[in-house]
Amino acid sequence: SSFLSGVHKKNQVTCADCHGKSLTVDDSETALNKNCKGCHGGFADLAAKTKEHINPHNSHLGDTNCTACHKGHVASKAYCNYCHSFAMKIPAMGTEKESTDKKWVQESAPGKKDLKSNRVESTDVVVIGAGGSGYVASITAHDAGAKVILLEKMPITGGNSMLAAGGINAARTRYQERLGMHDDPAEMVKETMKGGRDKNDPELVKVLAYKSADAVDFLVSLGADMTDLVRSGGVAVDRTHRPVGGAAVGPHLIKVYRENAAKRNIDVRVNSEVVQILSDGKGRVTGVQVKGKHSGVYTINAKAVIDTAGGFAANNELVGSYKPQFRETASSNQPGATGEGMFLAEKAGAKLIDMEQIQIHPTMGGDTKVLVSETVRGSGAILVNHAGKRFVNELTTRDKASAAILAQPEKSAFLVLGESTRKSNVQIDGYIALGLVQQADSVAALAAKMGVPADALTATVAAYNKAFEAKKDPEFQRQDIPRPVDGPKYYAIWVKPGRHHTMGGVKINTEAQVIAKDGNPITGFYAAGEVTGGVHGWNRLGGNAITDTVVFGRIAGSNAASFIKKE
Ligand code: MEZ
Repeated sequence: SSFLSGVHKKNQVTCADCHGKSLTVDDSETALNKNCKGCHGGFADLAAKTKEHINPHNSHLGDTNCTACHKGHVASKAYCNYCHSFAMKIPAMGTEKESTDKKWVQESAPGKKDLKSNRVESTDVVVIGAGGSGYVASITAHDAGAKVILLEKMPITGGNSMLAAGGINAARTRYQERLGMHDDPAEMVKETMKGGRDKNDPELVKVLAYKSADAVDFLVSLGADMTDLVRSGGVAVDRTHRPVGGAAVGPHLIKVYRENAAKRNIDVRVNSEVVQILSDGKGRVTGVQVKGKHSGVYTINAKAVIDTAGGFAANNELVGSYKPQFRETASSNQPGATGEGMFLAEKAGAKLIDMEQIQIHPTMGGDTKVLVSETVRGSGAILVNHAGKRFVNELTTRDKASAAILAQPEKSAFLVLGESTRKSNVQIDGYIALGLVQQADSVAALAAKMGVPADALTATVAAYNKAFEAKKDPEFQRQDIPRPVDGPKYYAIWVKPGRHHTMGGVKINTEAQVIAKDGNPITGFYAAGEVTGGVHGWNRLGGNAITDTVVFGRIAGSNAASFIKKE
């Protein structure tokens, strides 16, 4: 066979060398991955050997499961190919069809009909979804004394948080104060409500804002770096915190979360899809039923359940059912963002709200699934249309910026930036590596590459640079002009709006308790992050998603742990 099992056999590797003496594989796949790394080396060793393309062993997905790409008994698949189309050569790759198959979940688990549990386990708290909120809730509940199982249906952890490019919004932090910036949680409340078109739950927004500085301190206590500040759309101060040099926040945080979960021996299981949230029929949840790729269907009895299963912006059908016009737009989300966590909660009695509120991010890279971060505009880029002219305040809210791009005849635009902006934001080098960026030695030469009129683009850049000097943008009233569009090199990225965030979901209260259709909290049931609705209203501000995951993840974890102690 060409599959890895065959290749291994040919090289006299025995089944037990990979699977251990018992030949069992659990859904954490820890032992299996340990054995892969034992023979082949860790990610750093492998990265040194696999440089022929964008390096899969040194990517923004971090130190993931080997088995996410390398499969023993079926054709291997490049996980990266869900979003990218790298000509990735991996051992026992299989056909192109197999390698680009979008159905990553549950390849060998039994069909949905067979839902009889083959065994029962017990724990204090079970957490559904190992993205940012899932990790934060698990770490918090564990540190408050609870025994936690964290379940992830995908072959790797990280969720959409793993892809977060921007940062975490937080008001009145020590980092802002260190730079002499004045910020106020009350302003964060006002701007979040205004950005959400006043459809947010104001009590949830107050919690978000007033606990945001603590959230940053919590991340730093786990080992994260949140020292760099940038401006996001719809905000009047630099409130978005991220790692030094403007590095993407998500991969950094997920690395920190993975390390902290491992240090605590938290039981993290991948390829483990929750198929039912169990309840006692009297208004309290009692656990979950899980379908494990290797372990089949089983039950976990839990004193508390935390739903952190994320949103559904990767689900074409579901998005299309709420907003037919968005069905065919690209999504910036990870492939597992398909919304099951909301409907599992609804079946367990939860109320769903604002489901039709789907955010379109203004700047996805051309025809790709790569999000070009809002921080590129925050760092100094301008938006220019195919006539070479600015047409919107680049730092307006996402709904308005997306609408302005979609109002252009081509329904697309360009980000244009200079050398100082590129240098300030390390993510731009990543877009260059991905082939998304045009470069030239003059604005006129850049215009030629973009296919826009050179005189118009030259005039646009000159006018913008004048606005930078005057610190005033008479044309579009952009409030923050941190850098000019300067040489020696000039850059352009073709961008189109794409689906990014689903604002609706499970209704919660300020204690992160899930609210039932009758308006009462469901006993023992908590939720946090994109699976919930109400925090962001009808339009989320850039940088508020990570705040949501940390603030409400902590509340859910801590309240679930206190609840089980009272039981
Ligand atoms: O919060 C976000 O979604 C965000 C900041 C995204 C981005 O453009 O980087």
